[in-house]
Amino acid sequence: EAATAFLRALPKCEHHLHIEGSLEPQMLFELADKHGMKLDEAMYSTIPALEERYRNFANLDDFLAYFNKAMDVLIDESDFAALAHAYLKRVHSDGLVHAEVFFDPQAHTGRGIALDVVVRGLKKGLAQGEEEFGITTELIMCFVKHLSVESAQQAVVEMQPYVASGDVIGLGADSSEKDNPPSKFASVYDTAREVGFPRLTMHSGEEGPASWVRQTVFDLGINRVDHGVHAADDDELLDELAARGTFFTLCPLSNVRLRVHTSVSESPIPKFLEKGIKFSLNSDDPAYFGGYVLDNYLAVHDAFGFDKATWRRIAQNGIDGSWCSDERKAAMS
Ligand code: ES4
Ligand code: ZN
Repeated sequence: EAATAFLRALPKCEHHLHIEGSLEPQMLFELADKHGMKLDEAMYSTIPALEERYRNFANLDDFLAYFNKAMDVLIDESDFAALAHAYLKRVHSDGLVHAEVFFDPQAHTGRGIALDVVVRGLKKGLAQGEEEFGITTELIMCFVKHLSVESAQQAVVEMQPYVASGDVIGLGADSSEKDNPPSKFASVYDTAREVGFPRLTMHSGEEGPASWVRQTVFDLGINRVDHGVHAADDDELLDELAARGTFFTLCPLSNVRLRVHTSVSESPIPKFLEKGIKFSLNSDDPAYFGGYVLDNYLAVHDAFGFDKATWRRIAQNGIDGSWCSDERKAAMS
């Protein structure tokens, strides 16, 4: 269809992609086999049954139980490299030109995988994909909100060599938002600034309220917000965030699968456009949420039917909001 071809050809950037969330059931079963691992029968029987379960998440925490279990099959460097490479291969056909990729180091080191195995593996897979497909990439570590502040502090400090080398450019925070207000983690971001992380972001306002997005931006001094859809409940906040140039990484299909919205048409995207808030459209955990980046663009187009000028503006805002050089931005446009 014409709309599909147009949206595929738009230069798209992805800023909200958990690489562990790109672990397709097929690769999950293959890696379990490779490592001679016995998967929990109650969770993992067949691929179709698993895909059906993924269509029925009750909320963020219900999803996280699967997300955090499946990654047990990622063990050696080649597993992480294969995962990253498979993601880039898949989104190349979607017309993706630049990817800023999240990973959860604590979720791997906590089960005995060396940090170097994780980072080396991911960098290897990304570099191979970059060369093959011309997609530029960056790595962003996320600390997980379901573990302690001390654990997050330790994870941030341990990343220091990879920040110094430029292998990891940013810090984010993900996982369970319930009972975990941004203010709880202010000290982790202070440490990240001391360690020298050039870029900071945070999952905020996915299930949590607008006031938590306000905390993220104004109290913690973070000017990129992952999800942040609940900021739309506070018009005054939206005006302040537009003036500040706060950038949102939106994930429309994720919000439907995790029951933040009942359909994509509930997304605040039109309101954000109206208010002049900059954002990108992203897949979050594409293996779990029924679509990669182009599927998210298509779902938004189905819901709102934006004209070509609006779509070009959305794509350009995604380029402008990327954490890459001005030279690279110019080449993407
Ligand atoms: C996540 Cl959708 C989402 N929200 C919070 N944390 C996450 N980790 C992976 N996907
Ligand atoms: Zn996310």
